[in-house]
Amino acid sequence: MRGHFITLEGIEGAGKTTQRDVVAGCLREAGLQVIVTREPGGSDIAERIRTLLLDPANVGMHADTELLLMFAARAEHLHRRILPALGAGTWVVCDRFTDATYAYQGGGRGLPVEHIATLEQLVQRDHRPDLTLLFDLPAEVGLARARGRSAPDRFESEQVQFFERVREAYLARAALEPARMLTIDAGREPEAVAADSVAAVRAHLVRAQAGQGAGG
Ligand code: Z5A
Repeated sequence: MRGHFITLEGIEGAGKTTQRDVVAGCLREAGLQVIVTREPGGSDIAERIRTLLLDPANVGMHADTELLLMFAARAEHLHRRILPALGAGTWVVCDRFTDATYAYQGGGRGLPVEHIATLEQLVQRDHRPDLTLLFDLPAEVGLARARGRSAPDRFESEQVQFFERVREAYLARAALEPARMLTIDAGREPEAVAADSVAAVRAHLVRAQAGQGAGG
């Protein structure tokens, strides 16, 4: 059986990294092979592109350059790591994917959605996540959690208004694709958020097994 592709999304400090281990643990408990990865990055060349993208010294990077680098990294990650894993029956849990591009480069930077959709089609063809968990919380709460950990990278240096636009774009995408993209209230205690993550993954597993039984 082909593996499934699960992505985790949300603004800065939403708790994706924390929930990633919860999701991967739940899948492993079900006896599945799992890899955990992230974007931008996840493969050798993509991680080098990530360094360029996050470096605060690149503060003057044009928004189009940023968009193209996101998809350049994604092409590497998808073809070198994600697709081979899925083809081998391994489930992939990824911290951010293309919904982040719609949210950050589309909502945050104001780039046209059609440009993003064109690159998505070019790089991914028909490949899309099977399940996406959107960890939603107010921008100022996420920023308060995230800041103070280390020196801010190029994205973390943005103002709260930028992250509010990113949040709105994420919520708009979730409203468009409710079957794939499930919104979880990430403003609560980690245990309450984890309980919702586990419930969402278990429900997906039931659907996946039913689909397999039906010849899917
Ligand atoms: N980006 C983009 O623009 N376009 C794209 O297409 C893609 C990405 C793919 C990657 O940065 C940047 O790239 C990202 C968007 C951009 N920048 N931003 N902003 P990253 O991977 O380094 O950063 P991140 O994805 O935002 O991760 P993060 O800051 O580490 O946030 P997180 O993973 O969602 O949160 P966390 O590390 O799990 O938790 C943050 C802190 O909060 C930590 O101290 C936790 O212990 C604490 N925490 C977690 N959950 C809770 C709860 N429930 N209550 C209280 N405290 C909590």
